Amino acid sequence: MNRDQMIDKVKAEMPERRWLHTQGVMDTAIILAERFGEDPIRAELAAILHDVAKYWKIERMENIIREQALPPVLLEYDKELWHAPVGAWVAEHEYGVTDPEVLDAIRYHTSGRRGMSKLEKIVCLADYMEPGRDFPGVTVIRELSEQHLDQALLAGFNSTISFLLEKGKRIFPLTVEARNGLLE
Ligand code: DGI
Ligand code: FE
Ligand code: FE
Repeated sequence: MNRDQMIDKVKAEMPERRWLHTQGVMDTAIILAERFGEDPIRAELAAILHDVAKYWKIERMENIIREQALPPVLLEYDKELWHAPVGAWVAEHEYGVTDPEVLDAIRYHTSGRRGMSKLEKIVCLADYMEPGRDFPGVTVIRELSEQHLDQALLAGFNSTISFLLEKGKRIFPLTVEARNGLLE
């Protein structure tokens, strides 16, 4: 599937506002890739597909997690986490993406993980700071991203963890590990 076909198919999976977010992530991922020495084509490809499963019904995501043997521990944590590993599966099986690093960038774009690749960091950070994002701390993240990929991403995870603490929600272990890894 070529880029235009992929874009048409992804657009059909989501409401207009989520497609605008996706375009913001695509543009931002390209800029960050050029800034930090990663391949902008692969960064854009991961960005196009990163939220492909975001509007899937809960049961449909749960079925993929169970039937495709994705980590069952996901089912014990917030459903918001599910669209990332499910999206990686969809990217591979419905969009023909074969690049394992692009698939990992989709898979870990929400949770993060310890030892993220540069591509994973770029997609995750682009998701935090694309122009349409507006949350407390996003300005600091954008400023840090001018020079420091790891510090900007750390600020992103800090804001998510603070948000989850405030809401009294569980924190997925990979997010804690991602943050610890960035502090090392
Ligand atoms: O899909 P997006 O809205 O573009 O952004 P995302 O994929 O980063 O999803 C973020 C949501 O996931 C955010 O509302 C917080 C929620 N979430 C719930 N539990 C966790 C979590 N995010 C992380 N990183 N870790 C969690 O444990
Ligand atoms: Fe997402
Ligand atoms: Fe997103």
